[in-house]
Amino acid sequence: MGIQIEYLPLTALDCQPPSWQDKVLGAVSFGESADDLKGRHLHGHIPEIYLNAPVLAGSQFASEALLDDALNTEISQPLISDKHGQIRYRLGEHLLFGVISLDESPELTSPGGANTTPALQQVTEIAYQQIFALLDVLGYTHVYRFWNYMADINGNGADTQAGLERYRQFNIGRKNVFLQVGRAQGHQLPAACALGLRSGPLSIAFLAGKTPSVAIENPRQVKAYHYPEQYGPLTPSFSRATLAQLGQQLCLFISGTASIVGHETLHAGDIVGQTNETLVNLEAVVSEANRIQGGPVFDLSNACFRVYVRHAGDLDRIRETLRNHFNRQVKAVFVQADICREALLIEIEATVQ
Ligand code: 3EB
Repeated sequence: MGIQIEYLPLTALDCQPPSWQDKVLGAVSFGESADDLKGRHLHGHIPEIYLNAPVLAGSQFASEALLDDALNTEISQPLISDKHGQIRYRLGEHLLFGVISLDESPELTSPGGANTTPALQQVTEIAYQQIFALLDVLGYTHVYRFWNYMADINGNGADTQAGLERYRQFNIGRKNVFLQVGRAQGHQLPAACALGLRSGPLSIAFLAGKTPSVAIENPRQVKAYHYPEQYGPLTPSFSRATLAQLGQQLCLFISGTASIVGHETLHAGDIVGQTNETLVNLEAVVSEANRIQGGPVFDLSNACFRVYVRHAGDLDRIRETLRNHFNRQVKAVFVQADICREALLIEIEATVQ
């Protein structure tokens, strides 16, 4: 078994046949306006997050659905959906997909109080505590992938005494919990991404399983959890990729990848330069996974990509750069989102199997 990723226009989610619904672990949906998205619902039992991020190519709205392939081939238990606290999740024999969205309610920060832990840090801690508690209870203790979305990721936190960039506030909350639950060591860290949206709650999606995955790093980049302090007081908790054995199928979940070499941002202001550097980094992660696996298992040109673009106007040059690199059409969805460093114009994540 493995995992299957499908890109669909949002409206198509509702009209898939029951046999399709039976296989869906969950979905991440992107659209222009969160309000427009609220009107529709994937069948209530399937976890889905709606992200206020315009889709730049293809239909106006898009969903990325994760399907559990086991159900194509084997006789197996039906997927089970449930809730736990604010988490909605769905699980099969090997995989669990879950989502949680938490508002940064103003009550969390006591104005003028001595304890001015930023609301974003607090909701990040609440979300991650809930997620790990659930996974421990259910026995899906190994997280392969986190997707993190928040409003105003590059905002300077001027509303808090800390005055820290919001991505850095998020990193503090995330790492605090990873430390609390004993998951902060490099080989334990999952693949991840962290993106900024125009508005909306902190929204986290995650994919976990019962068997450990192998954390992969990129020899061209400093490990994110070893970034120097100039990028924030607590480092980001993620590895560059995770290599997971899903039944018979090997799967590589590659983190959001950007134009960073060592720990520095390269090609500021140059979208073609950043896209090419990102591709070199993605290829380096795939090579590293193949080296560890002991053979050419993974080929980046077979991947499913999600491309986050800071400036919609860069789309054509990005697509052309991808075409030049792969010499063929690749499976990708392009969405507008803010990247976690101000100078980064693009971030690309990929799933390869
Ligand atoms: C980077 O390489 C770019 O904080 O979860 C990529 C993937 C990035 C994941 C995260 C951040 C995260 O540092 C940013």
